[in-house]
Amino acid sequence: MDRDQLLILLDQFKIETPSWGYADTGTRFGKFHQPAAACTIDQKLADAGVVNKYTGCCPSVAVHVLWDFSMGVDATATAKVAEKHGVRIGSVNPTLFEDQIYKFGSACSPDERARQHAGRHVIDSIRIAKAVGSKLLSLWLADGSNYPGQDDIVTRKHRLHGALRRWHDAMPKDMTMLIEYKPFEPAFYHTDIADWGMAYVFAQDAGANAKVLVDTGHHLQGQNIEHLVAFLLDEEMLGGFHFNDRKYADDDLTLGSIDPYAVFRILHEIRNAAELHEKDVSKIAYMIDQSHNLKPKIEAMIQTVMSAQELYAKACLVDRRKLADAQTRMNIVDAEGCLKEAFATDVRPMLAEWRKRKGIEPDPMGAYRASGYEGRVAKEREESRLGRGGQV
Ligand code: RM4
Ligand code: MN
Ligand code: MN
Repeated sequence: MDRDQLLILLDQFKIETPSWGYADTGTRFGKFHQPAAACTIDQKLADAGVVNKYTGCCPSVAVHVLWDFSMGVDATATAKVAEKHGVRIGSVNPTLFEDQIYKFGSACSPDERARQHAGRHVIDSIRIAKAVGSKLLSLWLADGSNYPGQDDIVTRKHRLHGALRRWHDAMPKDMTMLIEYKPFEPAFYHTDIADWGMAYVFAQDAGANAKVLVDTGHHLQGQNIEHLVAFLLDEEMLGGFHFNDRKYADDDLTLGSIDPYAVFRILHEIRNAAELHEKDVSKIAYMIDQSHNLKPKIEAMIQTVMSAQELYAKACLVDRRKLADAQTRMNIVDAEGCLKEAFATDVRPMLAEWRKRKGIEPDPMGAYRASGYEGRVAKEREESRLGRGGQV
């Protein structure tokens, strides 16, 4: 692949950052507060704008409806705030958990009131998505059960089919529904959408605009993620990603911090789909879903985006002609060597050039640090938290 081709592919590789990645987060054992963490949606959008400014490839921000929009607030006003910060609202994530009514689930709950509550919330979320000009409705359900026999698995499946069909029909024709899965947590016996196969079946049944969302942290140990990605791509059912890394469970660590080669292999399958199998990969939504409990929020996001770009560039560099030839010759060592060769390439100088061509600083982290943004907002945000009687 020549340099110009690679630079074009990088231009097309956009990564969405999540509003919740800029706010204080923690584990069930507590939260460590950061003075610069964003509290309001305006602050989250300002921070996302900063990440976009220094990386040049994060023009949209995912929102979680109940965390980011208050009842009665005009969503179009939020879209304007985003615009002011040089970003736009991307995927809209209904918040189908946390509320007391969801003790036994949302769309799958045996409690009809919970199901109706969930339904109203999703319809509201679609309304918000329309108001902010978003084309993505991204669903993650915390539904499941904690004990064998707690509820009938198949009855719950049927409830979910019905809900997803109704929600799909309530979307405008140009909106895509992304269906995310997770094998466990918060449910510890069964999760109603436990894996990509179930998400695929639900998406297929919901309607033509429903696709599968692969959160890289939502698998049991040992899952071959690049295999399921290749499979979904061939079926034209891959809607997008929630990028993060993990070692044990849904750790929400920064992408590539534990196993960068795994991310590379996923991105390699995407380039294979595009280049060998003539699949349209332009609509894949690349989104970050991470929780930076200890790292400074904006630095963690910039680091993630830079890793994603590096791994994507390496995946683009795989010599697919050579690879096909090695496969034809059934030479495993040469075939694997094509992947290793690309993975070992230092793409950082080329990414610096890409940034220079876009008129941004070649070193996003250094430029962000030099700007003094974190110190400035830490001061402002601490003062406003104190003013409200909150914890610093
Ligand atoms: C979940 C899941 C969802 C995200 C929430 C915040 O574990 O990954 O995508 O909406 O966390
Ligand atoms: Mn996720
Ligand atoms: Mn998760």
